[in-house]
Amino acid sequence: MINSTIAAISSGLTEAGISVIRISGSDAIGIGEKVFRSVSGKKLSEMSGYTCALGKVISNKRAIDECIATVFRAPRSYTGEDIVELSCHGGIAVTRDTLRAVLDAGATLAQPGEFTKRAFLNGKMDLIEAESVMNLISAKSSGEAQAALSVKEGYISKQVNEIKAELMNLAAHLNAWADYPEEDIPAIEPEHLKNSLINASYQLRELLRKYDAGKLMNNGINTVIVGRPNVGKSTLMNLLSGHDRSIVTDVPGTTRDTVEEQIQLGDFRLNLIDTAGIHDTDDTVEKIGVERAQKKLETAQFVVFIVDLSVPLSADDEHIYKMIPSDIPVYFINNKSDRCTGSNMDDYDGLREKYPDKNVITAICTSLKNEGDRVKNNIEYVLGRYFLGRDFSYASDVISYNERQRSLTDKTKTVIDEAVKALSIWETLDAVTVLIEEAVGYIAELTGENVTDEVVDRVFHNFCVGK
Ligand SMILES: Nc1nc2c(ncn2[C@@H]2O[C@H](COP(=O)(O)OP(=O)(O)OP(=O)(O)O)[C@@H](O)[C@H]2O)c(=O)[nH]1
Ligand SMILES: [Mg+2]
Repeated sequence: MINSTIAAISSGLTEAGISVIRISGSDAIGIGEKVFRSVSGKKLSEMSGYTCALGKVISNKRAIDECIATVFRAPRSYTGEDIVELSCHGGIAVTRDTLRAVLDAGATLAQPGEFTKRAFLNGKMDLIEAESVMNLISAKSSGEAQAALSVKEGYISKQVNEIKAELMNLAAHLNAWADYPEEDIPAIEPEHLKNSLINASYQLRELLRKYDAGKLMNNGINTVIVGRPNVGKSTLMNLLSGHDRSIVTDVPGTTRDTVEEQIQLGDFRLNLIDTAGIHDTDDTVEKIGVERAQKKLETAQFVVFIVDLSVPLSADDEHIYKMIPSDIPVYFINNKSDRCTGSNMDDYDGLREKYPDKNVITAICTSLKNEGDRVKNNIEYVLGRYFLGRDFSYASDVISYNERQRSLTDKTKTVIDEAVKALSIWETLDAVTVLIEEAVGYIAELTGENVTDEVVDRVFHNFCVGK
């Protein structure tokens, strides 16, 4: 029912300075005129696109608010249809009454994401760009928002469309060559074909890498702080979270359960977990805390392991260190250097040497008490280097994504890799052509060029009303 005219509150129903009721569809201007009287007497139908007028919202012949009406004319609007936006005072009652008046005048209440769905169906944006609108709205950090915006502006679409064009050229050439042998069409150079496919695969791999960096940053890195009692775990937790999240005392066993908090550290979101000091204990409550700490290590993506340099290495230190899964990156803190005479350092160094399977990405000797900020900055730096690579820059190396996009990008890359393999083992060119065409199909699904109504409905179902 693309012809119906829809309306919704686009600004959210909460007390605010202004709220916006958006009307879109072929009768948007007609409906707008039924509820809006301009001060100047000019009618909405006399206004050109991208102009506005001051006036009143009228319901049952009574003014219910003052507002500004903005007119957008098809196809130069967000949805590609005529749009009227009424910016009224942002009171909850006023906003609801204005929407009610618009619905009474003949508009249908918009479904979640229906404005953007229409923009997609009217060719104003492809499906990847449409999906990025929701990512932009739900972004929790400036980096996330930036990543979503670059996708909205066509960062992925441009690249995959270029790959698709190249693949279509190759497929067309291969088909023509196979179908019309009498036409003297030159055979494609196998090396050229192979190089083009390898190049496409490389570009898709880069996209996948950027998707994964985006996911890591948006979902947060499970970061677990472990060490035996009293080494300074909670001190670090509080330092990173910027407030007194965990209780810090000089009594060993202060933290008896895991304490969790999501924090933003520069570009990274960390799902930070402070744990009970792991050691052999008979105390029932402490024991449960210790078990929980051990469990958290199983889902960790990043571990901060802390030891206390002011006391000798103990069996507990070694036991905990052994427990850390070997593939997980470890940030090793030799803490309390302010109280250290230097005599214990060799033992702690020895611990690292004894377990070379551990993935220690940095080991520092510090005092969390005196050099907290330095440690905080260093952790951020090390995370950037480890997870995102040396030359990482947020603006160009992260893209906001969803699973649908990632999965189709991955499928495209997989069939292209199969095509390269087929060429290497001298499979027939027919087989290669079929794989190239399959890859083209996946890209068309990715951009929404060739997609079922069911998929489109599913995509927009997750949107908010009014967008
Ligand atoms: N001298 C010195 N003391 C520190 C340093 N870092 C932490 N502390 C102190 O060490 C004691 C224990 O710190 P916490 O952060 O509670 O240690 P924890 O590892 O969380 O201890 P549990 O919760 O018992 O496992 C507190 O008195 C801190 O103030 C440091 O760099 N130097
Ligand atoms: Mg603690």
